[in-house]
Amino acid sequence: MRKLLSLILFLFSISILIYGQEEKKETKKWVWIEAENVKETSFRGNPWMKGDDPEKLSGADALTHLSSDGQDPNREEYYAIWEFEIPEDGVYEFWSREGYKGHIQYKWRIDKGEWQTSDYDLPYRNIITIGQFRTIGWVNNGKIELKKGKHKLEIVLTGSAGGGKGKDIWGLFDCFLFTQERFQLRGKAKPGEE
Ligand SMILES: [Ca+2]
Repeated sequence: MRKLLSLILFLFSISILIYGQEEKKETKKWVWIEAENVKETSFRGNPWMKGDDPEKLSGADALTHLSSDGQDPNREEYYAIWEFEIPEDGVYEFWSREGYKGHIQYKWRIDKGEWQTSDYDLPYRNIITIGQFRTIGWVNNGKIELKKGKHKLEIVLTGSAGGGKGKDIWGLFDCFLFTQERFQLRGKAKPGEE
């Protein structure tokens, strides 16, 4: 009986050890930002841009813009700023779930870093229809080195519909992901979610 008890105790302490190690491995290597949780923006929100079914959006909401001054050289600047926190120093891929590539172009930067362009012809993946004339999909905006701690993501709309030929300026952002790991695109599912 005593032998059995010490065996149980032994197995119990081993499992604590293994469990402890697994806990350590699970430091999150990614950050998910809901675009609707914007800190500051001059976007002119539009419910039509969000699509017909909120369930197709992460967090059932998005940040949108619609205006018809795309060919006006004196138009105001449409920008949005988000705050987020990076869990550890590293190189992160910047993914954006956004509307209708080919009709949306923007520039982005982190903190006061160099501006990068997210062009009309970047690959648009895992696309779903969210209403007539409207789709949403994932865009990989490339890699960026980030330090642990708080940062700001800034986006400025630079294009217009029809690859820059149209007068309408479209903006539709559902969520963003900064990740050090390979990301499996599955609609609004976060890394590790079914
Ligand atoms: Ca969202």
